[in-house]
Amino acid sequence: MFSLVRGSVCAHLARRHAHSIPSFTHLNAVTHDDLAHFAKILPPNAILSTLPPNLNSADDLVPYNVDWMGKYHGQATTVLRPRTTQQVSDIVKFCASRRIGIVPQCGNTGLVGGSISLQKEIVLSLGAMNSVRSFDPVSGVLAADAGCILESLSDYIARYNHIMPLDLGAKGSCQIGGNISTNAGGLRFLRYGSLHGTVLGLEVVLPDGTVLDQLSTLRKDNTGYDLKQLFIGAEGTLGVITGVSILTPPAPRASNNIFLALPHFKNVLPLFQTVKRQLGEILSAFEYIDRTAYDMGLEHGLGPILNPDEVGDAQCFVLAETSGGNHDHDSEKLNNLLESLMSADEPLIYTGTLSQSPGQFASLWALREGLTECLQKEGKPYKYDLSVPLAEFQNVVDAVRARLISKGLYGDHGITKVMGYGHVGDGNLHLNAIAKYGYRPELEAALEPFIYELVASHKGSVSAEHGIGSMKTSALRYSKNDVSIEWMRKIKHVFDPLNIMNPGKVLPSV
Ligand code: FAD
Ligand code: 2HG
Ligand code: ZN
Repeated sequence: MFSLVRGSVCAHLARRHAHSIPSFTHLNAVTHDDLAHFAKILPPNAILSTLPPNLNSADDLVPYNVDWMGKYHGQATTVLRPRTTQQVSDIVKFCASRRIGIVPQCGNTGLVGGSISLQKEIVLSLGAMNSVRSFDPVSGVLAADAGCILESLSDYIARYNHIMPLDLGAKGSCQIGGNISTNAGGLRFLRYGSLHGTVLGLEVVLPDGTVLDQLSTLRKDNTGYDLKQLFIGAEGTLGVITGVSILTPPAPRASNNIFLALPHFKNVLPLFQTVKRQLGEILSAFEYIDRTAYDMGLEHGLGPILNPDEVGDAQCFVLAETSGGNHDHDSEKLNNLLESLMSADEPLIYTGTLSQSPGQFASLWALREGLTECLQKEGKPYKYDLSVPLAEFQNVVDAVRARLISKGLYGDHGITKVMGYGHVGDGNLHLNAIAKYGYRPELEAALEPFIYELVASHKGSVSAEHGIGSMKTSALRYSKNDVSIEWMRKIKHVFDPLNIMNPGKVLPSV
């Protein structure tokens, strides 16, 4: 079920906003005549609809109407799969004239319900726009259609010894347009930073159908407002991204990783400092996994990575990666690090392992990257993607578990596991609570807004990297003040006065 926007917040916002955005009631459902018009823009195989004359079954639309977690179930009757920017523009122009809502969708791996229709919007799937437009091996600038799968782009540029500046567990399905629309973070953020820095240009179809061509490949361009930044992380609420240009770094000559078991959470911060000091510029990732998540990974066959006797009662684990120019030099640094950690008077770690082969390197990463899929096998996960001070990671997880216990909701009948993992190096905690027998309102009520209030008390963010989608519209106010939300509304109104572009996402409805 979708999270409902809380009434009190809506009423409060409604009173204050001159730039109120029309609600769903202003939007029209797709009709037979609309389908006839779409058929003038797209070939028959690019239109899926449960309406006549297409009469696809609801099952045909499941891949577009149900999200990756199986948490959000959309109502779209019609999915359009354009191949060109011109087709996208024609569709959007028509939808604006008819006031039909549009949900832009790429890989549909988003974790906050942003890519699923809430009512009668069409799904505009970019997956058939999947060509590389150009790659310059000298500058490393890649231009591509929005529907290119992240992993395919990585494979494409690998032959030129370049890598994508972002990497995520969903790389085999997510698409670059979706990555940019969510401002995805992922596993390389520590080294290559945010997409706000690496995206050089975008081609966007605006909500009236105009094509905004800002597909620049320039590294430097200070000619006024940088409009493309608005679409990075806008989650499809301001326009449809159809093309991207992105700076890709040269592939590191050597990559290595280590996996460490720590007796206590309190050792994570001193360890991070030590690792940064000793590895310096070659440190490229510093990931955290708590004991519950580690054990879950092992139960699902993602290990063993460390000797169980040496792991003992370790409370948490760290995976650190190096990416550098000289394999021997980097290995020596990592070996020295491991030795100094193990031989310290008061060791910060119980044990650790350094990958010795590409296979081992991959299996250390597999444990960290595979956790999201393991959660799906355990039940239905409530996911919270938080920025909080590093020192609070464990406290936040413990507080949530304690709350569930105090409410009598911890156990087989409710939440079976609460765990934390994530990108310590970026201050990003992924808190997951598994509902073994499915999502239930009383479980959500115990978790929210409790978690958001906790995050706000630490001046954190309710969304570090996954976005707001439909899940967190009512939680936005915990991380953005009224003035900020008011200006977000004004921007939305300027671009999309009819509110056809991904309605009900990001901003709380009024
Ligand atoms: P979708 O899910 O299709 O869409 C996401 C949002 O963007 C929606 O609001 C949609 O309307 C909008 N959108 C999509 N395409 C366009 C477009 N062309 N124009 C305008 N708006 C558009 N996220 C991270 O940040 N870091 C991680 O490490 C990470 N790991 C993950 C691991 C797994 C196993 C899974 C399932 C997900 C993970 N995610 C992660 C979440 C998700 O993969 C990312 O948010 C990803 O960027 C979404 O891309 P997508 O192509 O699937 O977008
Ligand atoms: C990750 O870092 C992803 O693995 C997914 O962002 C996080 O499963 C999650 O909650
Ligand atoms: Zn993540």
